[in-house]
Amino acid sequence: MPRPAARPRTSLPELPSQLRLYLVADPDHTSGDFVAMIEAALAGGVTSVQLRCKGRTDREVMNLARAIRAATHKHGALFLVNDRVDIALACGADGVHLGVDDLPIEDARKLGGSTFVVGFSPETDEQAQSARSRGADYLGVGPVFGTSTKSDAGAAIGLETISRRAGLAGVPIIGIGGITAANARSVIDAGAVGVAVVSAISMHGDPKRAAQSLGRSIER
Ligand code: TZP
Ligand code: MG
Repeated sequence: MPRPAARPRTSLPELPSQLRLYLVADPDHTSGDFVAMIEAALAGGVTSVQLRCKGRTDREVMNLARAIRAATHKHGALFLVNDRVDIALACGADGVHLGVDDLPIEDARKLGGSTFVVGFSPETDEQAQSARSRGADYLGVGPVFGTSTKSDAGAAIGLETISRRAGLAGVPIIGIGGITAANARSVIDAGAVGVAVVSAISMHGDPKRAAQSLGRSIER
């Protein structure tokens, strides 16, 4: 079957700045109230939120997605749903984030249309290179550093792989995995437009301050 042509990336000129400080919000890796944590992170300057919610009922995920859609609208932040194009579309999210075992990029693009943001996590250089022509808008690349948040994340790929995949991709990339305020700037310097974090914000006692500190670090 022929693949749909890649749409022009100029239709998303603001995407790199929206990806600058990206919270992957996972209720299983959050201390305290989940939606309150996200609200605080947004108040602290988070520019994108991805809902990553495994092992819950569809109804539970949908209720969380609706709450996060409202919060991200209030703060002008991008909202993406991990894995689930159906839930992303139903709650009015801006897009979806897919891995190599999820719905193929081409199908998400077909379902979401040209304005739907499709993010993708490549596991190889080849996947990073082909993602743009398949219809991806940005890539999440990692784990940059060691992380205990995702059990199957694999070994750290390091900053050199960030640089190489940023060069190959032709779309903005964000780094993920083990990123803190202490090392975030190095990920940007390596070629990423932004950083994605779970625990540095959601397991921090003060998510607003954690987001502010990450923000200062990447603007340094
Ligand atoms: N994908 C690659 S590493 C990772 C995901 C979802 C987890 C990142 O979590 P943390 O706590 O920011 O290291
Ligand atoms: Mg996935």
